[in-house]
Amino acid sequence: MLIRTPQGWACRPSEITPEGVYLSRRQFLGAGAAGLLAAGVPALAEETALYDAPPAAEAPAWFAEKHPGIRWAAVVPEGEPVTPFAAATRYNNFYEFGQDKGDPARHAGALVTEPWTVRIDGEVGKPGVYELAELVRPHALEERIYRLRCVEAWSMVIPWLGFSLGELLKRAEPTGNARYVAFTTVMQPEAMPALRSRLSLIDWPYREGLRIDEAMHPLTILAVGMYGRVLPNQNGAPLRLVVPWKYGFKSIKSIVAIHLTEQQPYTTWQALAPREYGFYANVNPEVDHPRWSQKRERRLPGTLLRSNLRDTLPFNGYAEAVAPLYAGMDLRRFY
Ligand SMILES: Nc1nc2c(c(=O)[nH]1)N[C@H]1C(S)=C(S)[C@@H](COP(=O)(O)O)O[C@H]1N2
Ligand SMILES: [Mo]
Repeated sequence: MLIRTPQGWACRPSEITPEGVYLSRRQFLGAGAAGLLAAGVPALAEETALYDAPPAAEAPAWFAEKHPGIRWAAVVPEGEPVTPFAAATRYNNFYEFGQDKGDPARHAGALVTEPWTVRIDGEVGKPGVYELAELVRPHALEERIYRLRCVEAWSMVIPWLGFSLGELLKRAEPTGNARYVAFTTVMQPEAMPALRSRLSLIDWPYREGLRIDEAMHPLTILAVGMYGRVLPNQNGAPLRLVVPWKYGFKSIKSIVAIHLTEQQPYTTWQALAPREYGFYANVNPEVDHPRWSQKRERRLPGTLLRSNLRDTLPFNGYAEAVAPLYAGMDLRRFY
């Protein structure tokens, strides 16, 4: 983002998931998850093994309870292996913990994620403050394998565990004035070095927003896990947004407040550099960032010899599902 152009992603051989892991994953999807579950495949162990991801040390009870109920709704993006867990959890943007891609993995262990409450208010009939387990309980957790495309021109493929944001918003009963949804990240200065720094350019807390129809869209989820386990702190524990057709910065982490509003909300990156980061931030290879092209992306992890460049797709490959939301809009103006 602001900060500097990304360096080559150096990857140790041990971080590359063996091909067999991808194969078994594909076979698993091919066989049909329902059948396998019915056949009594031990859900947690199997799913975790498929991704080469370590089980969460201390998954909260509510998560463990929900986990066996997962519907394997995902489709692996064609020909695209899931990113190794090690890459997805050691190369992160979470500026509260620092600007280096390794800072979140280094420092986010200090984040306190239990207890956790989320406030839902503004233009809703039923505002409230929910304890996390209470917030998630009515929803079926689902796996979604989505591309994540960062505005810095790298991307990953991540298996999220989450539920529909739209379903949650419906429970709060949006009023006729609810035109946008604003999200806010937690502030824990004890754990987050950038919140204690006088040099930080960001006006904390980190904030993001969506138009109400984007928020209600079935592709938009709130994630509580990834790779068959609870979210690692550096990826936005315990609750983060995932909007797969938008640049990664829209997918706000560690959410504590959801506010429905009539006015387009303040968002962190738009406030910092409005010419570079728009409110919409739809992935668009035709609209360059003022300082670099958005036509291509590096699929992580690459190696020094193999940078893994590929074409960026309009709406990150989800155009069929979401382009109608923007019919008639000038996407160069509303970038
Ligand atoms: N609170 C908060 N959320 C955030 C960020 C951040 O700095 N703070 N970075 C964003 C950016 S720029 C990206 S690309 C994604 C990265 O998500 P990941 O680390 O899980 O891959 O998180 C987004 N959510
Ligand atoms: Mo990003």
